[in-house]
Amino acid sequence: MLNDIREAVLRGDLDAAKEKTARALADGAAPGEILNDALISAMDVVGEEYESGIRFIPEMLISAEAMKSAMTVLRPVLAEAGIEPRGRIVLGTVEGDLHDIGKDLVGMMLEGAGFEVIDLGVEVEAQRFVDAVREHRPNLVGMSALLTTTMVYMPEVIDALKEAGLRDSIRVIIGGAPVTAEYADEIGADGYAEDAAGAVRLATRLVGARGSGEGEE
Ligand code: B1M
Repeated sequence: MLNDIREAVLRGDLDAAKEKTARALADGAAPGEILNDALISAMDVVGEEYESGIRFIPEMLISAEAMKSAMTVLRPVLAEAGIEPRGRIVLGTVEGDLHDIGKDLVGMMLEGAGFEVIDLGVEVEAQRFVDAVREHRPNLVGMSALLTTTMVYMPEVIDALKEAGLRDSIRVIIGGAPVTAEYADEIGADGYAEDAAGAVRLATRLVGARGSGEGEE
């Protein structure tokens, strides 16, 4: 049963992932078990296969969509069962930047890994990040930038979080084609990830290491 769900996600079969999740719930499978042992486990494989060059971005996206499709059935049941997400992240593409394909992929993979993702969309100004942190109390803030002209807004967000007295309560992770680990260091972010699978590993580590000042991917 769980294996069928896992296979459906790996194949990127949206209908089967949803239908088999609904059937597993109807048959009495525990929602946490479906989440961890079928969905997250499948997305772990997807991440590993992407990193080793077996899968490419479109295949990763379609598996993430299948995971999301299963989550439409599972999410309400998980909420009832009171299962806590692994962590919460406020995510957005920075001011002036419309690119959202990579950011969406990062969000989907994080969701697939059990994070609650509050996606602020694109062209997100510093104040909106601050407001979202106040409202949602996340563990992490994630910023994406694809343009050399917009990555400069990342430190503005960090400064705004500092000014609002919120910086110490969250970890900041950044990514996007022009961004580097050195840039993350330079602007005082807590970590940089090169791709979506790396973002999941980094976020997982930082949530686990909250308060320890641990660093980069
Ligand atoms: Co734009 N664009 N674009 N574009 N675009 C680039 C980025 C560019 C490199 C193309 C080029 O010139 N070769 C160039 C930037 C040059 C630079 O600044 N260095 C560029 C430009 C110049 C522009 C415009 C200025 C063009 C113009 O109008 N003159 C304009 C800017 C608009 C704006 O934002 N204000 C523009 C517009 C557009 C489109 C709207 C047409 C479209 C975006 C559609 C959309 O996103 N909905 C677009 C596209 C598609 C691209 C390219 C072709 C592809 C980007 C993409 O989606 N890649 C891009 C060239 C390229 O990259 N080959 C280009 C696939 C995606 C999965 O990868 O986004 O890198 P990526 O995300 C990765 C990692 O970076 C990482 O993980 C992701 C998954 O592996 N990652 C994170 C990303 N965010 C992360 C966050 C994290 C961690 C990891 O933690 C929070």
